[in-house]
Amino acid sequence: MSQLQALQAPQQLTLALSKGRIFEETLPLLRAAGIEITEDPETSRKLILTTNDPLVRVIIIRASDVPTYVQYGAADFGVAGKDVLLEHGGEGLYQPIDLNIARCRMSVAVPAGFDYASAVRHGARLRVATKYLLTARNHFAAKGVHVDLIKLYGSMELGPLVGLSDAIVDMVSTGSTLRANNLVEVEHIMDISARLVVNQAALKMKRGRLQPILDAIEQATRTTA
Ligand code: PRT
Ligand code: MG
Repeated sequence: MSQLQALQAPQQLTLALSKGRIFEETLPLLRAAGIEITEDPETSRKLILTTNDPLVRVIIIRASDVPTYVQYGAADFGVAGKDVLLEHGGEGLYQPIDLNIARCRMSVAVPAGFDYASAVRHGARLRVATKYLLTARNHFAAKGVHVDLIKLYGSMELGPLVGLSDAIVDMVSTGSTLRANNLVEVEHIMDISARLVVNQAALKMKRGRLQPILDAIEQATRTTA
C-alpha cells in the first residue's frame, strides 16, 4: 500500500478491554460514542469481538496486559486501572482521560490484632505481599518503612493468614474481602480509577477517526460523574 493509499484507507480501530468491571463500566461510555459491542465476552469464548461499527473491534485480554497491547500498537486504545498503569510505567502511552470508573483505593492491610503503627515506629522489617511491587516500593520508601516485598499474582488477602507476610498492599472497594479475612486497612496509598490509554503513534496516524471517539467518551465521563 502506498503512503497515499494508507492515508485514504478506512482506519480500523482496535480497543483493548478486560472482562468484568472494566468491560461492564466501559460499555455506557462507548455507547455515548456510538459504539455498541455486539457480542458478550462472558458467554463468548472469542477474544476479538465485533461492534456495530465494522471499523471498530474489541480485544478481550487480562487487565494487566492492556497497557502492553496498546504500547506496541496491537490495540490503538484501551482501558486500564491506574494501579496497572503505574506498574507498567506508561511507556508509549498517551493517557488522555480519567474515566472515573472501576474506582477503588490502594491500601496497606494487616491482620486485625497486628499493631502496624508500633511495628513501623520501632523500625521493624515487614514482609509485604502484593501484586503492585513498584507502587508498594515507592510508598514504603517515601515513608521510610523497611519492607521485604513478596510478589503475588492474586488473592493477596491470604498472605498474612498463612504466615507468608505481615501485611498486604491491595485494592479495596467495599472492604468486605478484608473483613471476611479478618484484615484491617492501616494505610491509604492512593485512590484508583480506570484511564483511557491511547497508542501515541495511533493518535497521530488515526486522529481523524480516534479524536471524535475520545471526545464523546470524555463528554460522557463528565455527564455521568
Ligand atoms: O482478575 P485478574 O487477575 O485478571 O486481573 P485484575 O484483578 O487486575 O482485574 P479486575 O478485572 O479484577 O480489575 C480490573 C481493575 O479494576 C483493577 O486494575 C483496578 O483498577 C479496578 N478495581 C476496582 C479493582 C477493584 N475495584 C477491586 N475491588 N480491582 C480489584 N479489586 C479486588 C481486590 O483486589 C480485592 O481482592 O476486589 C477485592 C476487594 O474488593 P472489596 O469490594 O471486597 O473491597
Ligand atoms: Mg481480579
